[in-house]
Amino acid sequence: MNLADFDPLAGRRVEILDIQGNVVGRDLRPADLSDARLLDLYDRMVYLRVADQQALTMQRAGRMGTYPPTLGQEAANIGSAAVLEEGDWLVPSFREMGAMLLRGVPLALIYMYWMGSEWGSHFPENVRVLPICAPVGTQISHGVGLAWAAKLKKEGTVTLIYFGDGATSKGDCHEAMNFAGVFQTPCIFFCQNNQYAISVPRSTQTAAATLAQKAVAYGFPGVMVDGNDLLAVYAATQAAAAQARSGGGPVFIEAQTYRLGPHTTADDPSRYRLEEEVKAQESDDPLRRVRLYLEKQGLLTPAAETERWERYRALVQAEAKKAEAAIPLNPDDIFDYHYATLPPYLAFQKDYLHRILAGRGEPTDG
Ligand SMILES: Cc1ncc(C[n+]2csc(CCOP(=O)(O)OP(=O)(O)O)c2C)c(N)n1
Repeated sequence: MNLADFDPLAGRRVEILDIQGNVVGRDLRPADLSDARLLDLYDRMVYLRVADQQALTMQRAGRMGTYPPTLGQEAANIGSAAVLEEGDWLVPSFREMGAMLLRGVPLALIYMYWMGSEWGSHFPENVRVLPICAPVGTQISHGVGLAWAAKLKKEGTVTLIYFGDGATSKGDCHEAMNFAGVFQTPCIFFCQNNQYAISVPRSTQTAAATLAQKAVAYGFPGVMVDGNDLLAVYAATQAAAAQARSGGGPVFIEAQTYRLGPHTTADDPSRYRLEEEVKAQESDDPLRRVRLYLEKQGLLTPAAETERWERYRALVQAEAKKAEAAIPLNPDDIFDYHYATLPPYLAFQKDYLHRILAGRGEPTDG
C-alpha cells in the first residue's frame, strides 16, 4: 500500500472491508494476512470484547475503581498492534487494552491497574509495552524518545504510539510530532479518533478538517483509515511500520472510529450525545464486519463461534480471579516506586495516610 495515495487533504481514506463484510479495497488487502492469521486476529477482537465486558461487570459490582471501555474500538486496537514485530515498542494511552494484550501484557495486570494496584504496571521484562498513561497525551513524547533511542542504537525497531482525538489538542502532541519530524524518528502516531474527548465532540476539538492533515505541518505523511475495519487498520499500520523501519521517518494514522460506551464508568454520555447517534453507530460493529467476512469465506462455523466466546469467557474469569487475589493493596505502593528518596511533601502524605489508617488522627506538623 502506498501511503502517498491517501493524502488527507484530498479526503481519501483507507478502506478494505465494508460494513457488511464485503471486500471493497481488494488491491489494498495485505498479502501476508492468511486465513489463519485473520482468524487469530478475530480471536483477539473477541478476547478484547469479553475482557471489556468483564471489566464493566466488575466495576458495576464495586470490584474495580473506574474503567474506560474499549467497546467499538476493537479493530483500531487489534489491527494496529498486530503489525508489530519482536523488539518493537508499544506506547498506550488508556483505551488500548486489546493492543496491550496482543503484545503480551497479562490481562490480570491490566485489571489490577484499574483496581488501583501499582503492580498492574509491572509487566514481564520481555514485554516492550509502556504502562497505561492517564494524563492525556503525555505518553506521546515518551514514545518519540523511545523511537529516537532506537534510531541512535540502530535497533531497526518501530514505536507505535496511541492517543485519542482530544490529545491532539495538547502541546505534548505537537512537540512530539515536531521532534519526530525533525529527527525522523521511527514511530507511528496512532490516533484513535473515537469522535469524543469525554463530552467534547471532534467538531469542536479543532478547526482542521481532519486530524491526519496535522502531520503535513511537521513534514511527514498523515493517513485516514476506517478505524472499524480491521483489514484497513492493519494495512495502513503495516505500511507506516515499513516506512519507519526502513529509515523513512514517522507516519500519523487517524483511525476514524466511534466510542460506543461511556468515556469511563464515571461518565454519563446521554448528557452530551443523542441516543439515536449511538444506535446508528451500533450497526457498524468492528467484530461483526470481520465475522461476516469470515462467514462469507466459509472460515467460520456457528459451532466454532460459540466455542470461541466460551473459551474467552473462561479465560477472562480466570484472569479476573488472579487480579482479585492480588488485592488488597499495600497503601505504601502509591508512594514507593516513583522516587528513590521521597520528597518531603510526599513523605508527609505517606505518614498522614499511615496515621489515618492506624486511627491515630492527623499529624500536627509538616
Ligand atoms: C492532562 C490531563 N487533562 C485532563 C484529563 C482528564 N481527561 C481524561 S480523558 C480526557 C479526554 C481524552 O480524550 P481523547 O484524547 O479523545 O481520548 P479518549 O478518552 O476519547 O480515548 C480528559 C480531558 C487528564 N486525564 N489529563
